[in-house]
Amino acid sequence: NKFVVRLLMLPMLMFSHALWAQVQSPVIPKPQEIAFKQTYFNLSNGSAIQIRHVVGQKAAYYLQTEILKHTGVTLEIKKNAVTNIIYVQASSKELKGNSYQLLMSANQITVKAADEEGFFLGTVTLLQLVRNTPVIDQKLKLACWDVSDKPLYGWRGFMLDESRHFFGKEKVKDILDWMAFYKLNKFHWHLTDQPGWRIEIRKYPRLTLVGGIGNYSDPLAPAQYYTQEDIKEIVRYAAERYIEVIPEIDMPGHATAANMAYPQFSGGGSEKYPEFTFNPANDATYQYLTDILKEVNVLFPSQKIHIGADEVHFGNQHWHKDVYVQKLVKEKGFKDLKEVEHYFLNRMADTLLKMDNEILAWDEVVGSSLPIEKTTVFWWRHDKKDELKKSLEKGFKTVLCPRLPLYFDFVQNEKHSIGRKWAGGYVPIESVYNFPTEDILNYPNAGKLIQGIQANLWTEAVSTEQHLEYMLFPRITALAESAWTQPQHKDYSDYQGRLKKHLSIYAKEGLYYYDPFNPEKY
Ligand code: TNX
Repeated sequence: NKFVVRLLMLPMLMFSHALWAQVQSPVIPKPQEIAFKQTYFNLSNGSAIQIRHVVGQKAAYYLQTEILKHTGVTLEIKKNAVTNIIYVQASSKELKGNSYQLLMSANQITVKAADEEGFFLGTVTLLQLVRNTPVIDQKLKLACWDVSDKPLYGWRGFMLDESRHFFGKEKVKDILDWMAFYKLNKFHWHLTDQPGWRIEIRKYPRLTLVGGIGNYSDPLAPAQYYTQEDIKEIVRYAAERYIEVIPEIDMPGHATAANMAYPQFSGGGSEKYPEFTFNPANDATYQYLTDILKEVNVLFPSQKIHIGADEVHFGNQHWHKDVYVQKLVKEKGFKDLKEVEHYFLNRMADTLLKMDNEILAWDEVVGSSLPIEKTTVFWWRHDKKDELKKSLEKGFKTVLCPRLPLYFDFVQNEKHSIGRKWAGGYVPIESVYNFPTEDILNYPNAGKLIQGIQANLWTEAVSTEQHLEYMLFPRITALAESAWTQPQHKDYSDYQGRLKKHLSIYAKEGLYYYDPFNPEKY
């Protein structure tokens, strides 16, 4: 009899092992190592957190707050508890930088890391497990995993354009929450452009009072902008989530809103776009822009300012009307307007360097003489791979954000009408997932100089919160995995399985997202 029972148990055991093997981790981005422990941890109001190292304190409070917010479970922070506990514990020396470990068993969960950010990233992984588990009567049966993880890139960015359309503090905080959930850590904030200037500058109040009027859809919309207090609030909110906020003050082009407010600093523009540029030939322009950047520097602790420098369009030398520029060209012996552009950039670089800030700019600056060590180039013109090569050859730190596939204002499905297309090209989620391609990673100096990747959401074609969500979700998950996960661990079909679970979270949260598995839905 015993023999028969044993004989029967064998296939049963094998079958249950097959079942275990099928449990798929829901974590996005995919960790370096993650293994199912074949057991469960019961998380409930009876569970507690114990902070075993002060470096993990902030992460522990974040975990406590987020668990309450998403599950209703109130975890206490306790000095002594032995079972049913989440330990936040300093690691032995093997964990460096932002790496972390998450070790789970039936009666304890341990997050280990060496620094604050590592603890934060480890608790975010735990939160992803929590938010993928059903909550029944304030109780969760959490599948246990052992995770050992670290990021591929230090720059995991997202850019939002709030000049073309303004979304406001609450929406930005919401985006920061999602960025944190996906371990994205750089928020590039495009605050100035043609339609509107969105950041209060005390010395020049008309920048927002006049320059803040209008947006891409309605040139007469009442002024919308962030006060300096708002900015500080957002920067703090981001910092609690280990996200660095980098402001962009676009110059010398894309300056129309500022030039409406202070026309005395406008100039050098072309016939087609006369008010598009700051006047590079007027000394007062440099003082004015320096004053602006000084206030910006006070508001953002990142010690980095993005000064745009894209699509400059100074007037064509042969027919532009600006006498100041003609005079400057003559005086300095400049051969063409590119030299005027570089002259402008060097003067603004001086301002930034004096404030100990790094210079960030779009890839049009690759040909300039900006200081190599202090400049980061944002490669956006996917059709100009030579510019990327040149950036790396010259030794510039480089962030990859090519229009295809990292402009999230582009439609994700050919049939979509909200958003843009580029010469028939669009940005399906697979293309985001498959970036960066191998050719790019093999460019000389790529390994050393590529800081990471970033998606840019320009908003000429995005005017409502719903549209913004539709462009961002779920492509943000593919962005995160491409920025975080080692290429050899990426696997599109495995990712799709995890993605499905995240779509359920979006549905629960009421996000207006695109469902790539059900493309006819909207
Ligand atoms: C180009 S990207 C721009 C933006 C536009 C975007 C639209 C870049 C540096 N300049 O000003 O919003 O295309 O896709």
